[in-house]
Amino acid sequence: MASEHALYSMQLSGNCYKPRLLMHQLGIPFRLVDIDTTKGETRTPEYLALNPNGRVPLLVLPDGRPLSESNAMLLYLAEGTRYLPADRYERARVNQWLFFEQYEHEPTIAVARSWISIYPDRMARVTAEQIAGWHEGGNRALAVMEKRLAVNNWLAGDAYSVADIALYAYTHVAGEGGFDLGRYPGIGAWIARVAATPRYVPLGWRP
Ligand SMILES: N[C@@H](CCC(=O)N[C@@H](CS)C(=O)NCC(=O)O)C(=O)O
Repeated sequence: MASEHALYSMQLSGNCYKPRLLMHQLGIPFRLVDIDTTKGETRTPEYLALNPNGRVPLLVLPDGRPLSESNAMLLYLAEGTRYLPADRYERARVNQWLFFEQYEHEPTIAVARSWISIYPDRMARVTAEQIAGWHEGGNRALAVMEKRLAVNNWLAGDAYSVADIALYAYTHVAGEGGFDLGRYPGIGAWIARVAATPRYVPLGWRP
């Protein structure tokens, strides 16, 4: 049996960065398994047996049990730590931001970044209407965050939590998707606060 966690991950992915950042901040040692999604490495029978959805990140626990969905990993890893409140309502407020991230934020901001900066060769297949739609939806999500962060230091409650990690992952690189973060001073100050948290590591960091 392995003695540490294994994270199947793609280095440029914000979703994969979320558990990398949290595990480092918590001092959890882990092995990184680089996955190249462009080479079909998430579609092999072995990979699909661990994650039937065929996506990264995938976390394999030291006892071999798999866990997919980046925000589920954040909740699992943060259980019992200062990054996830024990109080029922405070915890629900963290979840509120995690669900918001997956439904309102990631599908527009991460997708725009991916097409515009990560795989620019695919841009020929994208219409101007699609790009405008990502920018409209992404700016709407950023405006919701700005409303909160203009008057609060953190997204949920009064402390840094996995809600901040989940939203930070793609927000701090939103410029790569054509978003102008200069329009959101509250978000800009929060990005600097997240980057100043103990044991913070940037997106490109590897264990
Ligand atoms: N909801 C999932 C999204 C995961 C996801 O979209 N992963 C992308 C990389 S960011 C991926 O695996 N793309 C390659 C593929 O679909 O084959 C999560 O939060 O973990």
